[in-house]
Amino acid sequence: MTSTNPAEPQRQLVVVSNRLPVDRVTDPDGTVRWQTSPGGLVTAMEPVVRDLGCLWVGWPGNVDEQIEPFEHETLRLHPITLSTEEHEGYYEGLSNSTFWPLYHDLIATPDYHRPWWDHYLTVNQRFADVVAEQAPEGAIVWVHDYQLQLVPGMLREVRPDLTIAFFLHIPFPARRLFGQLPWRRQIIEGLLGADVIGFQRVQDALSFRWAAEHYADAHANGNLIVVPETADEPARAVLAQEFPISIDTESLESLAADPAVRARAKEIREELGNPRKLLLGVDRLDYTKGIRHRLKAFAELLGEGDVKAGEAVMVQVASPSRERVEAYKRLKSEVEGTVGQINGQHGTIGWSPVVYLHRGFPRSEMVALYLAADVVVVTALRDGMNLVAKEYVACRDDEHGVLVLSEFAGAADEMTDALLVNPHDIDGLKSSFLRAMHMPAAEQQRRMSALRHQVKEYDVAHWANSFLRAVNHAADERERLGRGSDEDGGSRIPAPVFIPTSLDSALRRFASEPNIIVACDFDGTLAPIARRPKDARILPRAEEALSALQGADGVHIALISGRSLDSLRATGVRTDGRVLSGSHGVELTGVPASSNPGNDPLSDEESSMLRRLLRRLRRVFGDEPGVRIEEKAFGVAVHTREVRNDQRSDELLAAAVELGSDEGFDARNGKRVREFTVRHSDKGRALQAIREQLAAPILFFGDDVTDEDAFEALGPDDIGVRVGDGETAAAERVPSPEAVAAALARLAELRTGVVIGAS
Ligand code: ADQ
Repeated sequence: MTSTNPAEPQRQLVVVSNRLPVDRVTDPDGTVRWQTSPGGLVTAMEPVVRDLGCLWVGWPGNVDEQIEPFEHETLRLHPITLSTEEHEGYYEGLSNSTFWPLYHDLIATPDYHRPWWDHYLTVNQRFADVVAEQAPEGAIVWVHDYQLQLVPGMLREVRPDLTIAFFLHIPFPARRLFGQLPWRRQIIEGLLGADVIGFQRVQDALSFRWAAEHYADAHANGNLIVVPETADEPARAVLAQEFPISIDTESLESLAADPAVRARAKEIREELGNPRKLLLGVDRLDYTKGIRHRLKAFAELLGEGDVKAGEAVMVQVASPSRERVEAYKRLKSEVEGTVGQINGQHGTIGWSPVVYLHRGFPRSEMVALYLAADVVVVTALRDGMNLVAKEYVACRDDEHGVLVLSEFAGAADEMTDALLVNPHDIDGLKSSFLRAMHMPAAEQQRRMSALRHQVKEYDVAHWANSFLRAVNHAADERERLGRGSDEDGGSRIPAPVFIPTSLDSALRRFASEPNIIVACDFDGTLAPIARRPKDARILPRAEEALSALQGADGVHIALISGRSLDSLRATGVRTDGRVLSGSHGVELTGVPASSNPGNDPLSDEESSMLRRLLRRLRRVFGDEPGVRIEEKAFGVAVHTREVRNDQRSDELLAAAVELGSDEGFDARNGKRVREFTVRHSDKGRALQAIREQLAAPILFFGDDVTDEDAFEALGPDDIGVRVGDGETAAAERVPSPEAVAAALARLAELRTGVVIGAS
């Protein structure tokens, strides 16, 4: 019962979903047994937990029934009991008559009934209580889908030791649609109880981040959502990102290679009268799947003579679904009526244009159908992913067959070599059907080969591993924070970063200026402080954000460091195309600043002053453990970062200042450093020189006392951001270089639309 991948820490796994992954069946001899149930969620999760084993909490499928926990293969199943009223309110009501239509673009009208919400609360609480009681200490709890959106929040309240993950199998609604929900705040807060929230598409993750900012007191930085601190908990980061689900490609391929299955495929075609073309649709009987649209298109093709009698058969497998929900009852009678009409109108004694199968089939029969089909039609009006599209491709080792795929299915993001269709456009759908039926073999092969490549590489193991890797990172991060360790977690997901709302608003305003200057100190700002200055490196996320900004129109990047420019370049930070200011403003490149004191070489007098100071400093401190003397273009710095004892460091720095003053130098104070220069400038003057040349508002990040000169030089249109504690003239403050990286990523996203994650 552990989480995936041998490389990951071994944590126990608990899966929570509305339905248990098994159905109870009674054999003709009266024996009762459990068998794996069909459906998208189980199909995807089954291979993930098959070898791993886990505790799985869910409803077994019958109301008012109390079933003791039991084992099935590698799973330990813990059934949840639902009463008839709860089932009606929580499942048929709020889940399937409110969330389902709302999250699927209002294909049907959602009903908002307050008593349903009460049931939803009660049932979610029951699931959370059982998990809270059963989950081992420190386990990963993976909650699935729209029926259980409150469980993460409820669980976090009572079991803060757990790492909680949530995966939404269906789409997350576009901004304004979600706003209809009377309980939108509660849903967002419930979901934000998770450490990682997975979505099918990028668009879903973006819509959720927007909703989190607007309907809860949360704040999105790229793919991280920062939930502010409460009385009980410090601020935390939640990763909200797309993890497109997939299928067990290998096991389908091996089924498809089974001679018995291949023989069955042949038999199916024969049973259908060996039509020239076999079109196949496989769906739960659901109004989101666009079954009526595809039947309408097919009927028109028959009516207009584009498909001739006996030429083609459309097999529609429609597995029974939610049969007590009104909209589904209506759909069933509509679909069955349409099938009857088509067959009545166009069929002949030996040929039914549509074969409608309203029941579940074993996997091998499904694969035989995929092998038999010339065209698979997926015409969903909205679908989280759609596994059928991927299954068909996985089975077609022969690289024949055509996939017609709705652009409103999540699968369309990845399966761009399918014939993509807008199912609302019936004429377009008809053309695509005809194109698919008459597609030359070479084109079929080209498309199918590309599609197969995709589903082989991105299979369900890839999905589960990447999701669980993110969850394990979150668990590591929680442990690290719990231990109070200060090791660098900057490049991990999710890093605990926080951007204050006031800074976010300032960034929004700043991002919309036509020209902007983004200026950053280096050590302690873009790069975490390293023991030895030569080991300091810019955080990858900060570099990625700066580079994205640099590529945008009207953006100037400036690095404003106390280091000499040589030492700044030696850290490997990107410097091309950037304004560089080194040695506290004395050196300046990238702008033609004639007034800059660093433009003239050292005079003889300056050189000899510097040499004398350097010689004396070396003589006095050269052998002192932990002290490092740095020669700069226009001065010298004495660093004591490696001196173990704070008091000793203070004494050494005081002695250096005295020595410097003997030689006629004033010292500049920094964190565990004193600097002496023969030329005088500061970061404030450097910023002024840059502004004179570039004439644009400035955003400046800095962490040290020497950065205060820069903050003081800023005007009303500029933004100063101090990193870390200490008195400051800056209007904004962030806690760490990781937060600087997050703020830069935010600015890059606002300016360019590119999302720069923390990974
Ligand atoms: P579903 O809406 O159930 O899943 P889908 O992704 O197509 O949709 O998965 C259906 C699964 O059930 C497929 O594996 C299919 O082979 C199987 N199936 C369908 N009819 C069957 C039948 N009659 N007999 C046997 N098997 C049958 C939800 C979301 C989807 C998302 C999945 C996974 O709505 O968008 O892709 O979860 O996240």
